[in-house]
Amino acid sequence: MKIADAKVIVTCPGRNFVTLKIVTDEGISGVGDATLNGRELAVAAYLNDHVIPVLLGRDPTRIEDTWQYLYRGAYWRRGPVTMSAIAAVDTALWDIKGKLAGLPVYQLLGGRARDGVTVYGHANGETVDEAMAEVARYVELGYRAVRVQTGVPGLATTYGVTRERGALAYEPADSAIPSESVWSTRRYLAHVPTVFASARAEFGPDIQLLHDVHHRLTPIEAARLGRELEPYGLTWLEDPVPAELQEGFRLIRQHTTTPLAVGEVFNTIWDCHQLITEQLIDYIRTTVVHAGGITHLRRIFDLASLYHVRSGSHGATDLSPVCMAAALHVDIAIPNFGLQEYMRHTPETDAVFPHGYRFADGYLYPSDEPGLGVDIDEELAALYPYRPASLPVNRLEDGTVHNW
Ligand code: EZ4
Ligand code: CO
Repeated sequence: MKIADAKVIVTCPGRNFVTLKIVTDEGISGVGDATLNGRELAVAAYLNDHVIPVLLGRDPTRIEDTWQYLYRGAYWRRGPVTMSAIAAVDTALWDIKGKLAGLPVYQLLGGRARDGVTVYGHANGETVDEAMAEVARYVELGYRAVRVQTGVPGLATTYGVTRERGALAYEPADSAIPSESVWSTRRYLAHVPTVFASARAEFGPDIQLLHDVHHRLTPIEAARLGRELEPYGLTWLEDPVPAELQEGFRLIRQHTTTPLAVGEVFNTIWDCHQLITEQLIDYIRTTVVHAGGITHLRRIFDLASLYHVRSGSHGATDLSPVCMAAALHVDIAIPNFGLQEYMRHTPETDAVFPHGYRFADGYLYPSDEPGLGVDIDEELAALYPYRPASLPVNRLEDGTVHNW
């Protein structure tokens, strides 16, 4: 069997998505998500110029060999563009293998290790009251876990807070040339504990609560926040500091028992091996699309399983339904699953990517169709041309560029 065709489909049903579709000489097709928010066309070019030419004619059943060929064979290893491109190929080949076997991909990964995949929603509001109303909405929908983000008094805009109220989809990539926001750690640290005091008082001890710091703090600031949030029993504090310096997490760890989650921007196991082996984190947030596909993500989660670290994959709206479908096959099969982020896509996006996964009672369930159980409607996709959109840039009040 050979790969007869491969193409990159860029579509913007409300936001941009890059999808790789691989077709075999027997007419079996597979899809992989290659979306890298704000850098979509870089991955599309990488696939078109450097990957597709070497895929044609290859045996689609050789998933590991293809992964190694694209990773080692490039000479230039790692990086978000390369790893998202490799992820797309890997995901599409797992889809094809499942269809060949007549089995959903989770069966090829060892079968179900649990009944359903617990997901968390993203409740947000400019004020604490608005955010609490959103938490209530998620509870009503059946969610067992909710991440809570609010505006910070004195700051005009805050990451994680939607401008468009009532939409469950939060989308920060809002203009072709990045918009700019202003940040104050002092104002933020004074405010966040009050949010979780309200949430626990209103929703009680059962609901799992989470919070995303979005890389804004230093380790000692994060340590203070973790300690102040301890009374509210968070499931995790997310991305407290940027994580290029993995040893920085030691300092946070020394001071707080609030569980830590990090890794939505990681692209290989080398971004987190110290975090995992030194047990500096509790959840690893790597994803199928940004961390080298099912093959590499499973390698990361297997390492994590040795060190009491559980999975907590990113699942914002910039990860397409193809990524979500693939993530659920991994989540249901691994021993050390923790939690899966689930930000709902818009109806336009769901229509472009018909899928068989479903939500019920706070759980997502992967499709039982052979392969991943997700596809792309190419005719519909073609109706939504690419629109440039970037993530914001963030500055301190004195104008210093900070982490967004
Ligand atoms: O800002 O996915 O946990 N979720 C997040 C996201 C990220 C976007 C970046 O593309 O932090 O909302
Ligand atoms: Co995050």
